[in-house]
Amino acid sequence: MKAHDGLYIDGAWRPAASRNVIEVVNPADEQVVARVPAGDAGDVDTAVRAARAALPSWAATPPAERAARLAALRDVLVTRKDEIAETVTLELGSPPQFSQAVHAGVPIAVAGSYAELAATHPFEEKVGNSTVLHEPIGVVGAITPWNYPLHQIVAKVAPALAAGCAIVLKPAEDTPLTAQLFAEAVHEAGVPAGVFNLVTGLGPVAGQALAEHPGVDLVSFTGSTAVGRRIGALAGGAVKKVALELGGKSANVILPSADLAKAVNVGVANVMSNSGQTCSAWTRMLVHRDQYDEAVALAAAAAARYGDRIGPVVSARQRDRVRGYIETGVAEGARLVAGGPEAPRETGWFVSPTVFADVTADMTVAQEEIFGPVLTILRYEDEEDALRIANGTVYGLAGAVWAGDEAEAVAFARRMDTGQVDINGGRFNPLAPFGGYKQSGVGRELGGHGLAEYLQTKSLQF
Ligand code: TXE
Repeated sequence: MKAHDGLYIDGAWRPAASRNVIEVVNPADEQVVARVPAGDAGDVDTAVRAARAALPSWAATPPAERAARLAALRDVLVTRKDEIAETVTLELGSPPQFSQAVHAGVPIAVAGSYAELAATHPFEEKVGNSTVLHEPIGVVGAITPWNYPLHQIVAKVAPALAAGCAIVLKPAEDTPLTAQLFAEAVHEAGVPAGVFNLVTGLGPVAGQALAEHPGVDLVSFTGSTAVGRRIGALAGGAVKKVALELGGKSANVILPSADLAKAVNVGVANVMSNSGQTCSAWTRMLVHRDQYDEAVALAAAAAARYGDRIGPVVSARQRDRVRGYIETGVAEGARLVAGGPEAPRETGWFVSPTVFADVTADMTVAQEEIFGPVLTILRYEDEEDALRIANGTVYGLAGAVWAGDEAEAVAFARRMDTGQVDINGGRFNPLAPFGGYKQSGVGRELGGHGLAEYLQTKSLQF
């Protein structure tokens, strides 16, 4: 795919008013691979106006027709799957196989799920003597991060399209090429002009302008807790709906009855995948004290097997952040059993798969989101202690429980303050709601719950 030097607004690629550009860099070799416009507040305003103008007709389009556009979008993504994977690898640095299976595969599944949900969702229901209408909330401002460049976009745009909303997307500055490819796909799928608009740009400029724009009815944001808090405050001040998907520090609780080797190996793979840049990653492994040494040895061996095959992290800034956390872990007394702060390669933003043992719940590396290939292993005394540690952070996005007996794992999972728990490994389900308890966010993505975020309700009383 060739990078566009414009913004996709009102159904066409148009020059940006802003003259600024963003350089897209390949994290594996630090080479500039493309330049795209860095839109400003004026560009955001043009895009929001286009969305507002397109909204009434799209909102009135029968759900079956919206479903047909989503099915067409899914089909275009399937046709262009290799190109999606190559583009994500180019700007995120992820290994090609992972890009194919996850970065391209998951959003295709999600787009497909919304093609079905748009056709079947109860947009109207009878409640006693009333008819309740579920109507599109209006114009959506979507702000997405770089860690799953296409998935994060599709998880917002597909349900918004299904609901009958018009959208302005401001994707992460690190991964704008995937967003451009997505805009091409929306165009090919025959979504009417103005219903979807793309403004590439910087967070504090274009992102901020979108979050503040009075013509935006809902801001849907995924990213850091710091920026999310700011967007939440802005939206609250404007009495505007907001959906926030923020950070995590998820616990992987291995109960004594579990298959220890399996739980540890899957747990390590979970943290290392996408070079640890996953908000739901199980970054805290909780192991009973009697099994602790064995678990640490298994995890260290598993991490060492990855080498630098996990791929780099997205930017020099992230690499420095992650290294800083590794140094803090060492300084606070955690024991390195794999990896460390030294770079495994001279070029590219690589971080070694790193495992810390002897981590206590109060350490920085056990409390803050590192967003790199860094696993912490904590010791617990008994189940109550494990629960206290599991629930003892400001986050509550995901987690896992392993036990010999599924019912035992489920009983523990019910007591966890978190939005999603994988039982004995779990499997991705594009229809299951995803989102945070506590400071991990507000609202849910995926499935019918994700669609409901983009709707508002009206009661007709008879
Ligand atoms: O996130 P930012 P960054 C976490 C993770 C990571 C840290 C920093 O811990 O290490 O955040 O990553 C836009 N107004 N997550 O700095 O800045 C920005 O342009 C409006 C968790 O990349 O939050 C991008 O599109 N928008 C996470 C998006 O916000 C603004 C995924 C996310 O960037 C803005 C990514 C502003 N003032 C990072 N400032 C997850 N939950 O999956 C920035 N943006």
